[in-house]
Amino acid sequence: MRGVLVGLAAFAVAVTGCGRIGFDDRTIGDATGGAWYAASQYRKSLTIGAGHVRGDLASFPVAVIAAGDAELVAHARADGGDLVFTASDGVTRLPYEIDSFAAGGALCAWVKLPAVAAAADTTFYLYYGDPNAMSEADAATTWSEYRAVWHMSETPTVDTVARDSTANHNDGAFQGMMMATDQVGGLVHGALDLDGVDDFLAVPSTSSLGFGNGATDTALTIDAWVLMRNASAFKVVAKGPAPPPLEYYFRTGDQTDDLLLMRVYDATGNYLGRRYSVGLTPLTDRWTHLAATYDGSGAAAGIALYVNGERVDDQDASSGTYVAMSPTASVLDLGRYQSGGNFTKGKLDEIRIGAGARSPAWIHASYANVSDPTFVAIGAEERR
Ligand SMILES: [Ca+2]
Repeated sequence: MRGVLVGLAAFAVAVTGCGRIGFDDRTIGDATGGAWYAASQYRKSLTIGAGHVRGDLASFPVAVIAAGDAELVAHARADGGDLVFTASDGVTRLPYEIDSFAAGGALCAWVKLPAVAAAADTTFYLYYGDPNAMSEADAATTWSEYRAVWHMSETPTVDTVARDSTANHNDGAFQGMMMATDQVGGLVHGALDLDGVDDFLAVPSTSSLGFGNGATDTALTIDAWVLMRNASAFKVVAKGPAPPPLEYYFRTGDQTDDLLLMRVYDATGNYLGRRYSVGLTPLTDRWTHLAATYDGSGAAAGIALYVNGERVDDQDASSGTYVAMSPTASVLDLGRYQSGGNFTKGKLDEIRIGAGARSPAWIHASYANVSDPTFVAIGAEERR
């Protein structure tokens, strides 16, 4: 597949929403035989080259992002209801979510791959071209390892909430009189642009976003694509009231600085934290991937922070004799920490909270998948 990767580069399209990866549409070949999915008339192979992945991954949700594609326009249904993803055998359907399929063939989809190998290429398929297909998209199964996934594709005043794609329905209500114009082009389809004055999203209290019972913690991972207009006190996620005790937050700024920080709190206000002592201001106004993991061990060493796929935390930021997080019955905020005037200025896209502390290889792959147009190589169209 290396040859295809090189060839694709010449077809790359500038970033606009879904439009990053150029399809290689120079060759329309007939299938060479083998298994074929249902009544679909066309397919394209999708390949993650081994060189893109630092360690084996299980149940990895990969973004398939394609620019306008004439073959999809010509042969897939306009509503995208016949788009189906399968494993390398060509027939085993994989769980997938279509975030968007726009006129002109721009596609943003998420596919849960059972395994991505570090030592060998991972191949799967996109099928289309079945006029009678019933959509088999299944967001809940695609994101079953997650507690919440916000694609930020919704429009304030038009849609009622920023929808969570998991089965938990942890939808975020728009706050601060957000306007339709706050729905903007993101890195993966749409994003939300917060004004730094009063905009944020409020997710109702739920046990699905809690990771402690007062005695012990369970592990979690938070990751997000952000475009910071102000890297000081840029809130990604905060659960719990202010002042503490709260449950956890992931943000820049102990107060108003630009240092990345994750903390987990117990019921009496003791906390564990890790911080990155180099300010993020140089990353202002560019899309940046931020991630935090906590292994549930009750020790600060169990927290790790990542910027653009690389681990960066270099200081403990803890206080007191921490026990464990306790449920607070508080909302979870995206883009705000619950103290006055503490609002995020910039864009939020693809925020996810999951159970379990993901590996460094997983975090890096999550970053590379979206930032590197060659991460998923899209093959030529094959005809049944
Ligand atoms: Ca998005």
